Amino acid sequence: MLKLHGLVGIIVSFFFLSTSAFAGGMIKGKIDYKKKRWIRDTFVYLENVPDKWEPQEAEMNQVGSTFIPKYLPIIVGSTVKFLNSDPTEHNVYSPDHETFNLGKANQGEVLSHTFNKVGGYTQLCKLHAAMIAFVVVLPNPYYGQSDKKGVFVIKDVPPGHYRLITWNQRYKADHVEVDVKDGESVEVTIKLHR
Ligand SMILES: [Cu+2]
Repeated sequence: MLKLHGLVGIIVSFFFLSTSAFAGGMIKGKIDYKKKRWIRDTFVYLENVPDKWEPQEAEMNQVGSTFIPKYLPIIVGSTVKFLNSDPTEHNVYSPDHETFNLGKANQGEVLSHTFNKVGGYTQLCKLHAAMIAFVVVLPNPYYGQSDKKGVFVIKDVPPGHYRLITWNQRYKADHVEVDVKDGESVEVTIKLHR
């Protein structure tokens, strides 16, 4: 009897897992701008999802005088560890939002910052003017990052009415409203502008 109960339990939990995994709708989008080199790596996210997400820890590396990854999406409240992997000294600062300068780090040292504001932060190094990256702080995990053709997808979106917010390192975009329905996909085009 015990074995039978265990089997029923496995079947029931699998049923719940599979229904939740396929719930929700999809947003398929395209970023549009006359200068095509700027349409990639644009982040589009849902402004108002009625849920809370735990902050995480993320890492941005400094290798060969380059920040890796160049674009780091995180949930608001998360802490980013900036690791210097180079034999040369690096710095980490940002001129955006609250602005911060974490000072200098030698090889193997880590500098940390907790990001409490939604939006993009430009990451720079005072010692190497060519070093640039972006921490993109999001209110929830429902976001898409556009590819070189400007295409992005936001999956498993709970049904509802949402406002889409767009972040691009150089240009702005108007907010777009969408209705997401279970099992359906909605298409949007987002135009960048100055
Ligand atoms: Cu540097």
